[in-house]
Amino acid sequence: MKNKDGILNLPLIVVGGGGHAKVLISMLLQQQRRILGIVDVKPLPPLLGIDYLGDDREVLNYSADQVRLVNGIGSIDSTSLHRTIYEKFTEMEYIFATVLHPSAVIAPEVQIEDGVQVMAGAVVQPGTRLGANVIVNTGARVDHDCMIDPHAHVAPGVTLSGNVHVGKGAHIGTGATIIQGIKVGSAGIVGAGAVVICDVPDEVTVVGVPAESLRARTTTEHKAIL
Ligand code: JB3
Repeated sequence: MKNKDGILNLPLIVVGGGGHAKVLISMLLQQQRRILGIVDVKPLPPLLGIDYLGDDREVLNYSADQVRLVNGIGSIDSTSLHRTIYEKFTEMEYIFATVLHPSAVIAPEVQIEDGVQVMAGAVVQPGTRLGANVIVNTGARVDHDCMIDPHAHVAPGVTLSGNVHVGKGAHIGTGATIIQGIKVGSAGIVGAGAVVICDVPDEVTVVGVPAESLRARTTTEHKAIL
């Protein structure tokens, strides 16, 4: 594993306190990681026993070498907030922890960059590269020699055959299937259950079986507090 999260016992702060954070916190508690708390734009009751600390400025009370962050923001289509949170804090030298569920089957030859999250039951085969801040969600299968570029989200139950290239910040929706050798462009979106047999251009959404283009999209910027 080539990433900067080498010091596994540093305490963690989870950024975002919704559904994705809940899954991550459960994983981290099972691994006996110490979680200082959650930061979110709105106050929250404790999540699986983990307290709300405040908004994102609360992170700045800790130096970058005292804590690791966990990106608790997922995506249901656009990954832009997931990416913005990662970039905002890495620009300030904070490092995002790599979170790998013990039930995930990850070949030793897989390259894993900072902040990667692989959820329960996922399978990642040799020769694959998981770029920084990538999510491989519950039960997804990523076969040999895939390139998953930074910030992409491979949603639950997705199947990627060999040599698939998922571009930066792309979202592959729940249960989608992509045949071998296909390229999904950066910020591309593949709808849930789609079967992709042709390349997907940058920023294009495809849906259906076989998948077809829905519309050209423009990326929206997320306005964050920091
Ligand atoms: O499909 C699955 C298995 N999981 C989905 C996941 C990948 O994406 C899940 O079902 C959700 O659809 C989605 O989870 P996520 O990102 O946790 O969404 P949600 O449950 O809506 O929670 C987002 C949280 O982020 C909310 O509590 C927001 O207030 C918070 N938030 C929004 N902007 C922020 C910011 N928190 C911080 N710290 N900073 C922000 O700028």
